[in-house]
Amino acid sequence: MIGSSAGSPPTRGQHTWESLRLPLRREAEALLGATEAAVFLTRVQRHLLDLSAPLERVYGAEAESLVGRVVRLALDAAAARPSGLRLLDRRREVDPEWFQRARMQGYVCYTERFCATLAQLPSRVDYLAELGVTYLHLMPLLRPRPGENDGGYAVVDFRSVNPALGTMAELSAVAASLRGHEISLCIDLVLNHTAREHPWAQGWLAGEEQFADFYTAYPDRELPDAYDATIGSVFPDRAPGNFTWVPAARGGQGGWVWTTFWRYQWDLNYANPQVTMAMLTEILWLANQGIEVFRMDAVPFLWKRLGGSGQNEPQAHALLQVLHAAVRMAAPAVIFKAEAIVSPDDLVGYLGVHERYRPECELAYHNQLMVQLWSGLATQDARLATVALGRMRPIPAETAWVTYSRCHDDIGWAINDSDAAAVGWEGASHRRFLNDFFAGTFPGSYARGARFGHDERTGDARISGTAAALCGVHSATTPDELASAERRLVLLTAVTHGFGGLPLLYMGDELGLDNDTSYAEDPTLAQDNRWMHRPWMDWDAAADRYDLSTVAGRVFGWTQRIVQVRKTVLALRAGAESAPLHTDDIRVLAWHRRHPRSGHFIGLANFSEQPASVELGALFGLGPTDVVLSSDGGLVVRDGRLVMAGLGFAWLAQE
Ligand code: OTU
Repeated sequence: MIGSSAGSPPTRGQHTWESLRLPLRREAEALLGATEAAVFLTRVQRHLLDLSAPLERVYGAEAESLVGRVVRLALDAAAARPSGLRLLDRRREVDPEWFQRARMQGYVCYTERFCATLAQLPSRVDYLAELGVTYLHLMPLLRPRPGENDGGYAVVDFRSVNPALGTMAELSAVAASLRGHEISLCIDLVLNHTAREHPWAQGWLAGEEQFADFYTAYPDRELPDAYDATIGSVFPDRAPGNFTWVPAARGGQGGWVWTTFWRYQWDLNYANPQVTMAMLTEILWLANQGIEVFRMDAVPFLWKRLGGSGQNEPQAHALLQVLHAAVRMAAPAVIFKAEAIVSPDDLVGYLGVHERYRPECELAYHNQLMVQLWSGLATQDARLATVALGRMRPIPAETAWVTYSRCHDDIGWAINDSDAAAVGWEGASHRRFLNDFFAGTFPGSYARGARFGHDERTGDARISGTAAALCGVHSATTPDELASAERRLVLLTAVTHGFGGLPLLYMGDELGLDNDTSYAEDPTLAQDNRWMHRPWMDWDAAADRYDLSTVAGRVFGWTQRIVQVRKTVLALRAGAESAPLHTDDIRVLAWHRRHPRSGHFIGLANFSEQPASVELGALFGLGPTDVVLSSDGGLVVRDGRLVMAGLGFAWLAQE
């Protein structure tokens, strides 16, 4: 942009930059010194268009003045950034692919359920090291409202920690200690809503000028009914509709407040740029405490449109782009992970796939892979997975999928009707089958999950339950059944870790932990059965992790082995696509990766309990490959076909 040939009219980005440059340089030099100021200004220049274009998309003419405000917020944050984090910024700018490397291994846990308090976390780092963890996502830990708080997703203060877990100073210390072990800390940023007790919400209710229009309240049902007509309910059985009547709203006249989730979670109104500025200020502040990855919660819901679905509006993407660009300027060590549990077509947008690439989030949950794995196990058929994964648009080389088989939420069956039709199935009845199967009500099912969020109007539901419970580990009555159940669990790990991207282990799955029913006795948890798959860490089971006569020992052993081998396979680093291969056996999911710098990889997983085989020529035609990992030792080749045991998997790579 700078130095464009004389005579051509200045672009808007250039104009913004020219008007900012001189005053900003003076301010930056005063705050940062000449060298750091020069680096900061380079970042601003580099990301300016990624900031100004989406700001204009959302706020129109107001964007021009907002650009200057955002850049100054970034400058203040850069000036306040501790030296250890500035060093990290420098390292990440030298190595921007750091989160894509094959060494990356995620682990997800609730602090209280894993190690009681933040202060005790460092004493469990050895356990994480045994699993090769380099990325730790601590579930919501900022101060929540008292009582029901949706597992911490109802925040009252972004700048303090839940007192039951510790203090913000302890969180910073944990971040620094993890950094010392080359482990990046990820926390949730709940930005779609706050708890109704948050000072912003209370200030808004009290009519304080500064919080005007921070939330939305309607005087009567006219608009709420119009929105509800096309926008579904996230919790249809327990919190139907998207609005809650709040008598104190609108100066005491009462109003219907936007509450997409539970009644005590009030949606922020991002049509008001002050909300965006306020949230950005909180993010930058948290970044300076040592948070390296923000899990951007529920981002599809950030923008609402009458007649829309309530999710995935272009403005929701633009808002993420604004926050992202500002964080790149102030704290380039920090990346975003999109939590958008949406259909495959909508999902890729959160990684910046639009009419042209727009930096947005570096990471996104690959919920489609997760859903297809469970669907494949239930049907013992890989065709739907092959079609659905094959149809997904490629993602930018600068980004990565987060791959996982289980998380703290329910499993929503994000299966496209057209994908189902392509294999001769009907979407709705397949989803109904999956609910029956994993709730254990389908005849012969081994799964021991439960329905979540049953919608009486549509018949839709989702599934709760730990990975092991859904695989049948705890319903097995014979050694053969147990062996099959464990093989399912290991197969899931082998695919999520062999797909490319950043794989996550969800606490307890590495030991095959069962559902936890104790939540039913806690009245603040009892109406939400997602707590069944948020167990307390079983440190007794963990003590058995090297005892192969136990479930915990066998599952842990496989998990550890998969993780270790993965780190050595360069082709599994992110930055390349995994393309499913059509094999001549419908039971086998096969996928191929070709990384420009690290050669070929082929993954194979037999979803069936019976042996399966695939024609070898089709695979090896892709490039020379060696077996780097397999469920059953060396590969068996018979009559030109690769024979796989029931529920077996194999990783082939070019060494
Ligand atoms: C997220 O999930 C969290 O993961 C949940 O634990 C929270 O309850 C929720 O936000 C509210 O903060 O609908 O059923 O597309 O699927 O944001 C879980 C994104 C959810 C949504 C997701 C949401």
